[in-house]
Parts: sequence; structure tokens; C-alpha cells
Amino acid sequence: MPHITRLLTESGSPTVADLVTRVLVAQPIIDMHTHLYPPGFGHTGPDGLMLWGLDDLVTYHYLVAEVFRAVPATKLPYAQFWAMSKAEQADHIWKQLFVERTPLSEACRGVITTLSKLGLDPGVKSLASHRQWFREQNPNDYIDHVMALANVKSITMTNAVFDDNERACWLAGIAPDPRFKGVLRIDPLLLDWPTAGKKLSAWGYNVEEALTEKTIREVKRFLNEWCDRVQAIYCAVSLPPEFRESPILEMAVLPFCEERNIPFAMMIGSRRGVNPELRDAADTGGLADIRAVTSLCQRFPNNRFFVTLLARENQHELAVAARKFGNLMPFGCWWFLNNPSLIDEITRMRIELLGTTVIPQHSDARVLDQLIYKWDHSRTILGRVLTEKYQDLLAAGWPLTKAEIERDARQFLQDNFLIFLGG
Ligand code: RAT
Ligand code: ZN
Repeated sequence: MPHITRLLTESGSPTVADLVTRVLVAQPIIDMHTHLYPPGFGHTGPDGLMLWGLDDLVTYHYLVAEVFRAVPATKLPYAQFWAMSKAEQADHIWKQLFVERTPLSEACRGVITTLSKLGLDPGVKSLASHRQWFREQNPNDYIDHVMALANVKSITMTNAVFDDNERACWLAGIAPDPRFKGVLRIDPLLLDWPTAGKKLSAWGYNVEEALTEKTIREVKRFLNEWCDRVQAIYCAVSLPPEFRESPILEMAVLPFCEERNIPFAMMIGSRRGVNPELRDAADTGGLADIRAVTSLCQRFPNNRFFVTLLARENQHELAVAARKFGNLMPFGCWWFLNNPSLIDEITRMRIELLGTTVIPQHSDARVLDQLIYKWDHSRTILGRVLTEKYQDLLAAGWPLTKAEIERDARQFLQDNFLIFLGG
């Protein structure tokens, strides 16, 4: 089989799996959706938007949900948990999920991977010494350290411009940080226009509840001003499973995106606040209607849509929809899908239907340090799937080269995003 010989000669690698792993590890990532911020947004205290370090890592909302399974609210009432300091919450979670139970869940394993890769012993019974290590880190330098460990080249933020705390930071003036790119996140505009409209009025935009021409003009002025302020590379929203259509989206947001030549990202399937006592961990997911996506792709051919859906059951139809519409880019395995078994299944299916023309993953990291594990785990799974696909291709007679594997890795982990952004 000459092609295999060629692959081996070029790479000097004994197996396709080794080669794929090496290439993926060496490929820098552009992370297209996170909830991370640079230190200028505050990096300590309850209002600091930059989450990083041990206590933020261990009190990640995925782990808060899990600790209330181990110790239900009948034993530790929600109010009592929320009244604890962040360090106390972290100690409680550590004890329940890492000391008294085996940390088998993906969110638990993530903490273990992260600590190990930082060179810290993950097997400790108390967090005290690690807490001290994190206290000694300078947040700005630590960002570089984490990005280097995760081999992430660029972090895309989620700039919630209707959030009072974040808005105040921007208005006070934020020095641009070249490591972070902005995204205009506008959920309230689409989910609750009457309330969002009142805010816009209070901020000096001349809007009425009825979507008159003047109101649409003013909504676009708001979007344009904030797009400039956050230097947004795309505009984004998270929508409930019931989402079908939205007049303000079609009349104001999509025309604005087209004029600015930026994509619109839709993350559909989140049902907010099913158990509000859990706060950030309160949400669940539900089945979306793919026709909400295909109808927009069809009727707005000059717009580009990044789309991720939260229900496992929607994944196949999303990939099929992307075969019909070149202005639709499926991305990531979102939130409750960001687990190895589901990433494996979804990535495999997407590659079978779409080849290399998909963005297989984003991190959704909320805590800086999570970049380390989210990308380590996802790279491993992408490597596993690709290895199998390359082996099938070799068996079919394709003369695979190392350069092709490198090109694929670059397309999956950065170029597909950049090219779709650029239009
Ligand atoms: O994955 C998450 O952390 C969720 O809480 C959400 O933030 C979600 O990713 C979103 O962007 O709405
Ligand atoms: Zn998110």
C-alpha cells in the first residue's frame, strides 16, 4: 500500500493515531465562544467578570448542580449554600464530589485535568495549599500561561450588553486586550422586547414598543454603537426551544448584521430557570424546531448564521440543514452536550455529513482555567474520530499525507471560523 508508506515516510510516525494526536496538539485554537474576560473587567470580588483560579473552578455552575445531587437541598438548603463564601462553597463541593465520591463526571474530571496540567496534585483532601498557589499568580500573566497550556491563540468573549455590570465596565472605558475578541450578545432584545425597549429609551434611544420605522432605526443605532464599542466580530443570542420567529430579529438585527457584514450566532434550546434556586445552574434544555433555522437561512441569504443546538435529538437535522445552506455553520457541542460520549457521536456524524466544513467545538469556558481541560478533552475526541476516518480513507485508497492532516486540523480549529467571519 504505497499511500501508507508515503504517510509513514513523511511523518516518521508509527501510527495514524500518533500522527493525528501530534498534529492536533500542535494546532493553535481560536475559541469561538467563551464567557471569559480580561482583567480590566475586574478579577476579584462578586462584581469581577474575569473568573479564574481554584475557587471559581470548583464552584463552576455545572458542579453546583452536581453537589446538590450529592447533598440535596433538604439537607443543605439553597439559601444556606449561597450564604457561604466562595471558598466555603468550593470546600463543600470538593469534599462531597472529590473526596467522598469519585470525580467521574465530565465537570469533575475537568477540574482534575486542569490541576494536573497546572502541575498541582489533584488528589488532595484539602484545597488550602492550592488556594495559596493561585493567590500568588498575577491574573494577567496567568492568562498567557493558561493559553499556552491549552494552546489557545484567541479567546472570543460573550459581551452581554444588557447586563448592567458589564455595560458599566464598557462605559467606564476598557483598554483592548488583543487576546480577547468581542461579541455582541443581545438576548433581552429578542426574548423580551418591551423590557429591552424601555432600557433603550432610558439609555437615550428614541424607541416605542411598536416596531415603527423610527424604532427600527434606533435599535440599529444602538447595535451599531455597541458593535463599535466592543469591537464585535459577530452578534449572538441564546434562544428557548420554542423559538420560531422574531420580528425584531428580521426587521432590525439581521439587516444590521448584513450591513456590518458580521455573522449572527443562534444557540437554540436553552430553557432558563427550571429550578431558579440553583441560580446559574438553573437552566435546562429542550428540543428546537430546525425549521426556525432553515427558514432564516432561506429568507436571509445575505446573512451568515453560526448555529448550535442544545438537544442531542436536533444534531442530525442541523447537519443536514447545513448541507442545504452555505450560509449556515454548525458549531460546537454546547453545554449539556459537551460530554465525551456526545462529542464523539456528534463530531463523527457531522464529519460524515459535512466533511471538514464544520466548527467541531467551542469551549464555553466561564473560568479561564477551564480552557485547559475543555480543549484537552475535546482535542482527544476529535483525534479519535479523525483517526478512524483517516483509517477508513486509507483503506479506501486515498494517499493521505501529513500535510493534509495539518490542513484539516487548521480548518477545524481556526480557519473555518475565521473564513465564515470574513464572509
Ligand atoms: O454553558 C454555559 O455555561 C451556559 O450557562 C450558558 O452560558 C450558555 O453557554 C450560553 O452562552 O447561554
Ligand atoms: Zn455560552
